Amino acid sequence: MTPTDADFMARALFHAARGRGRTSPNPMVGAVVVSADGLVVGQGYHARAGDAHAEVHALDMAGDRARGGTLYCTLEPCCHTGRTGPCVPRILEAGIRRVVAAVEDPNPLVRGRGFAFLRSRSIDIRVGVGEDAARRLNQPFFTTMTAGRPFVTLKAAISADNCLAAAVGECTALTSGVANRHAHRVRAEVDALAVGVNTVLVDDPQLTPRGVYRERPLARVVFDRSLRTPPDARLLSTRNAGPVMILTTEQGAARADARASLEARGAEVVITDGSVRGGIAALGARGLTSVLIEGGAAIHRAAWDEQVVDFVRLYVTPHVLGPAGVPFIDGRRLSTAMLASTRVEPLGPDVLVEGYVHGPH
Ligand code: AOF
Ligand code: ZN
Repeated sequence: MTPTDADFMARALFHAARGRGRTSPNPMVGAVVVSADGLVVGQGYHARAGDAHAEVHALDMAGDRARGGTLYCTLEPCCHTGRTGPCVPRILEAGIRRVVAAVEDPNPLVRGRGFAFLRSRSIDIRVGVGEDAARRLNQPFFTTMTAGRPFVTLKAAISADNCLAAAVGECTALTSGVANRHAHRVRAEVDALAVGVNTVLVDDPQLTPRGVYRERPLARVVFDRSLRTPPDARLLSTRNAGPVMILTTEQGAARADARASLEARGAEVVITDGSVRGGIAALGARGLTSVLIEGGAAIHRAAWDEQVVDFVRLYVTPHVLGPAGVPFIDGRRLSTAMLASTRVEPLGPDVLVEGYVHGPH
C-alpha cells in the first residue's frame, strides 16, 4: 500500500518528539523528505534552541535525492533569521516541489510568511495534516506565541474522596511508585516547577526531576507573598538542578533580612503583585514557556480562581482520607468531566486523569 501524507507526517511527528524536553523556548519540530519516487531519503528533528532546524537536518541527509521530492514538516518552515538562518531558501535550493506542513507557525516573525514565500516560488503547499497532534506536542510554544504567557498545568495527587492531605499542615504520601515515576518524567519536560510557600514549610521538597534524564536547568519557583521560605529549605541546596525564584510582593521583599539570607543562598527574589497571574507573567518575561503548579491547596485554589490554568493533571489514588482531610479546590466547580480532550492512564493502583480547561489552542 502506498503511504499517504498522513503516514509521512506521523513519521515527522515521531522525529519531532525526539526533542522532547530539550528545545524550549523553541518548538519540537520534525521533518521527513520523500523522493520523487516515494522513498524516505531524509529525516531530522530540532534538537535544541540554537541548533539547526529539523528541515535542514532532513534536507542535508537527503542531498540530491530531495530534487523533485516532498518535504513533510510538523511546523510551517521558517522564513526569518533567528539564532539560525531561514529554512525556506534551503527548501528551494534542494529542489523540493511540494511541502506538506501540519500547522502554521504562530511565531509573529513567520505566521504564514513561510508558506507565502514558497507559494510565490511555485511550490505546492498542503497545510493541516496532523494538525491536532502537532499543536498538542507544542502547546507551551503555541500559548507563549499567541497568548504571550507560559502554558500552565495544575497538578495534584488526590485521595478517592478528593483530598490532598490527611490534615492541614500534614504531608500525606498518596501516590504509588509508578505514579511518582510518571510525575518525575513530567518534571523533566517543563520549564518551571512551582509550589506555594506552605508546601515548602510542610514538605520541604527538593523540586528536582529524579530518575529521569534532563539536559537543561529546571527553574524552581515558590509563590511566597510574605517571604517565609526558610533559607535552609532543601530546595536551596539543589541549585545545581536549576535556578530558584521566590515570587513575593513589595511587602515581602521589604523584610530585608529574610531577603538577604535567601539571596545569599542563591535564590532570586522577584517582586510581583502577589497574584498567581502576576507570578506567571514574571516567569514568561524570563523566557519560560511552561509552568507546572504542584500545590499545595492554597496555590491550587488561587490559580484556579484566577483562571490561569490551561491543563489539569490529577493522580487519583485509592486512599480515603476522611472528613479531616484537606480538600482539593473545595467548593469550586472543577471536575474532570469538564476537561476537554481528556486522557486517562492507569498507573499501578492510581489513575492519571488529565485534560485541557479550555480545549487545546
Ligand atoms: C522550523 N523548524 O526546526 C524550528 C523552527 O532562533 P531560531 O533561528 O532557531 O528560530 C526559532 C524560531 O523558528 C521558532 O520560534 C519557530 O518560529 C521556528 N522554529 N522552525 O521551521 C524548526 N525549530
Ligand atoms: Zn527554520
